[in-house]
Amino acid sequence: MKRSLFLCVVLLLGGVAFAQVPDSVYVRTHYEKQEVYIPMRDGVKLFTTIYTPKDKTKSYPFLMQRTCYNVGPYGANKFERTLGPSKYAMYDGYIFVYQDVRGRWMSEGTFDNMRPNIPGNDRKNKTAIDEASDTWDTIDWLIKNVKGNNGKVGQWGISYPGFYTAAAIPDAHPALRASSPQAPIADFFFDDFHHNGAFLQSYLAAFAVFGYQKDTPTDKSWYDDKLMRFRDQPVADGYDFNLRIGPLKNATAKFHNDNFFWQQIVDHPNYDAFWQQRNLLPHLKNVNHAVMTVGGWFDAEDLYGPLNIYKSIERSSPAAKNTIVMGPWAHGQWSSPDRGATIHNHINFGDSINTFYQREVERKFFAYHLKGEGNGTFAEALMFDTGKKEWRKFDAWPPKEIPPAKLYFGANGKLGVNQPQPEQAVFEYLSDPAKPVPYTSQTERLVFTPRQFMSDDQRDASRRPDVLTFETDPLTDEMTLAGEIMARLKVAMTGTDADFIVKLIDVYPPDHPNYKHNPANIVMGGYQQLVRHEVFRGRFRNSFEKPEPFTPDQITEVNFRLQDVLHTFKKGHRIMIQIHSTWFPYIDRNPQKYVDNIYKANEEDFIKSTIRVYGSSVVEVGGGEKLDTKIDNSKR
Ligand code: PG9
Repeated sequence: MKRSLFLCVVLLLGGVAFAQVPDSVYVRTHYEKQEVYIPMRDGVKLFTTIYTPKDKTKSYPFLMQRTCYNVGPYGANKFERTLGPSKYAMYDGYIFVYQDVRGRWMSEGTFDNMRPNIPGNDRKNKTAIDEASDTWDTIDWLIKNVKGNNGKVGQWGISYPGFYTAAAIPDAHPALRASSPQAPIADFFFDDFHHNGAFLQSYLAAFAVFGYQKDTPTDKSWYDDKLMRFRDQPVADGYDFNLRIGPLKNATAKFHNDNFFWQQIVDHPNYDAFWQQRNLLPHLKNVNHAVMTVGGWFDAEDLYGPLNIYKSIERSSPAAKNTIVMGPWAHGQWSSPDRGATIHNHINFGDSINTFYQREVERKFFAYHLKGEGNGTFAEALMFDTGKKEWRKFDAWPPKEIPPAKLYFGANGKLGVNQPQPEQAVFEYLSDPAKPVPYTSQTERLVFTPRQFMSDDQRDASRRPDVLTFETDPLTDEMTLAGEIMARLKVAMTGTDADFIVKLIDVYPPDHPNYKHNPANIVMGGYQQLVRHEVFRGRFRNSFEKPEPFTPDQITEVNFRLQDVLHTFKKGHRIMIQIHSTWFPYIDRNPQKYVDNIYKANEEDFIKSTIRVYGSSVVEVGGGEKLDTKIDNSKR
């Protein structure tokens, strides 16, 4: 009797201790660390850190992350503060592996942004390497050289590490059984640095991280002095700072004249072979293991990536165990420990959303596929309705069960839902690149990448004469818009080039109460919450590879996709669409006079242009997948 009582007390104390031990202590007390160099097939060695559970009474699967952002802390006696995609995985027990990708930090070799994938059967020799082959070689070495493994490997990564996760899917090693690309980059012409060919000037300060080769393996940031070209300026107002730069050619001279990645961006303004080779989507074929792609509906960096990686695998490998999770998150927000509510900018989407995702979704995904634990039932599409603020499960994405809607632009700013407006209606605005539409309602300092604007208030924009605004009457019943969005604009202009920004907005009723978590000046009555936006550089309307000028005053079609949505507009709210041609400094300014390369445009190329949008334009939402015949979608 005494012994069992003693054991109960020990277990209880152990349990309490377990719960209260800081993660960093847990790592040191439960894992041992080793640092190795793993040789790739071409002889280049990649620096790899391995954390193995101290409990040797069982075998464990690997959970691996490959990254361009360093696997520090470096040094055998310096430990990560926590391990894995969440603390749940760390507690469950895996052999965690972190690797500096080729050409980064402590690894050898040369870095290449979005290194082109070489299809497996095209690999003629050991020098034919890419991220897939580097991952294959790493997995093979791990399985053969790390004691106590169960022969199975999972991988995860957010953002650029999400790309490396997805890039390992083609011709995967047989031990790779579960991949979770999270906010993965699919194609830098549509993710991060560009949207439909328009350059994200809000990324200007980020180039230092990706545009310099290091001389030797190093645990010190070799590009800091270039980062300081931005950071040592007291930039309180990013709009003003960027506008004073003037044409992008000045950014080359002032900040990036020695940056190889910037030079590649400048040298390849169109979707040429340089970018097409770096598009991962066409390589996601014959997928032979479970893939759970994760993204955030308010991810300002990589929203194209997760949605299109999931859809590409659905199309290429219909039998694959391929699922998607999209939550009310900014870039990578799902990975942080819950601090109660999930808040994006001014909107609170609910409590314990991250805990639910990490404990009930992600943890179970890896435990089932790598340890055989659980029943293995996962929703095909676990999607968060950002209007109702609740999760929904779908058997397919885009969903077929939610009726599509067509939004038409009418006189007096009226938006017609499934009510076509008179063909001859014309709406016009004067677009002036010297006074571009600000992309945030706040004065925002110089950012590394844009973030909060994805659900921001659009009232400042809707009150500008260079922004077309159309809204419905207050809804008499709630209306859900779900799936893909296609903007089909009929336009004309006095200039010879233009960008088009289309926004879908949820207009709150005038008596909507303020939220306690916001400052008093954030008024929710009449708030115009951004639900989805997209930018399209009009020169690419017929082809991303071969841009074309517009003929002044000639009515021209400009059709483009916005990224998907799942949003219920509540009763009493209005649906709004805005259209304009500048959005700064999120997007660089289009001179509106056609030049071959906007990165080399001169001050005098920037002209005002009167833009006309015709009543036969429409924004189509939902109704299954939209592949527009007009645009070469193999390049989307
Ligand atoms: N996709 C994100 C990013 C890439 C390049 C520049 C800035 C951001 C990321 O990897 O975080």
